[in-house]
Amino acid sequence: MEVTIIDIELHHVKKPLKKPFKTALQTVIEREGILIRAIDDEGVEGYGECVAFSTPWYTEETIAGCRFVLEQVLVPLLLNQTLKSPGQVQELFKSIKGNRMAKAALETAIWDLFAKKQGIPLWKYVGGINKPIPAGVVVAADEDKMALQVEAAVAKGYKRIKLKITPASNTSLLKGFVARFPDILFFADANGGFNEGSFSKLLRFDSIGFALIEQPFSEKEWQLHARAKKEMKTPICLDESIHSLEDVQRMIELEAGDVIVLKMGRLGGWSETLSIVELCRMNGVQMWVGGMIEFGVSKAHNLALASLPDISLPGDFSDSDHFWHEDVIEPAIHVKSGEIALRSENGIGYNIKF
Ligand code: OSB
Ligand code: MG
Repeated sequence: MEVTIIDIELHHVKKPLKKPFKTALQTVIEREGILIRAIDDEGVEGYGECVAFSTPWYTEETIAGCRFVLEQVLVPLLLNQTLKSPGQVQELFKSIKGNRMAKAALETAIWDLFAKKQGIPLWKYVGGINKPIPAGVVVAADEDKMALQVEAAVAKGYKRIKLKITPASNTSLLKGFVARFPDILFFADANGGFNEGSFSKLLRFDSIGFALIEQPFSEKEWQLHARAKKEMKTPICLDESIHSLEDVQRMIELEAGDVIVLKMGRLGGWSETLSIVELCRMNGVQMWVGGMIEFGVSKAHNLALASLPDISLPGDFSDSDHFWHEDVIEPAIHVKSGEIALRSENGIGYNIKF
């Protein structure tokens, strides 16, 4: 199969969140993004989404910077190229340093296009299986609002709830949730909020009953993560630390974590992500698919990723109406009994509303 890319469009989107999303690093109230439409010489379309934020509070890239890199550097490299496989995009972008979120936006669009060209769903194209994808919601709010939001998530049928934590968290409040809802899998996410000085405070979270603790220390703190893995029984999960295959290799070598979060935006797209999935499979590292408050195009790619047989834990998959009054895809993503059904349509399986 050959695909010649003849047009690439960038569409800016900006939407308010239904409620503020509060983390150790930032409170998010509004989200912007860039939706990509790539078109080939036969009129087949592929969609991607740039998931950088407006400012560099979570990753180094920004929407404005990504727009520049896309328009001035990456789109010209890809336009009018004839590709035999979507894996060639990573090769084509190799000479450009970093900028993985900008690269991922385009690269994922090309994977969607190839799946559509072949006439199959993206989840099938990447080797996934047609299974209900377990959903997972994030409670990122002040402690006085946590109970209401946990109760609402349970009422909606979520079976996995992620709670944001800081060294100042009220651990008995958290323990109360885990005790009250024994059938729910609780994750904790620290977004790197702990350091050497607060290491002992982290140990207080070990007896709460979390299925894992995500990113206790900042991204380069491999030794502190290794120490936490050694001293704690709760599995340690790395999110912000994982930008590439080399980072996963380092985590394994240094025994700095048990589990990783896959974020295709931060990893540069499907090719890098699929090599990481293989490395984790060979080394018994558990994985799940993370989110960054994305719109539906990115979530659709993420659902295809979560269909891979080696992805065992529920990811950050909430209903479209959890964050948005109106998502950018049609139909919206819908969580039913704590699960999301994969689409049988070709490619990402959703229509885009620009
Ligand atoms: O650390 O996982 C994170 C949102 C924005 C930035 C970082 C993170 C998050 C989330 C996931 O917690 C939110 C989602 O469901 O998309
Ligand atoms: Mg995280």
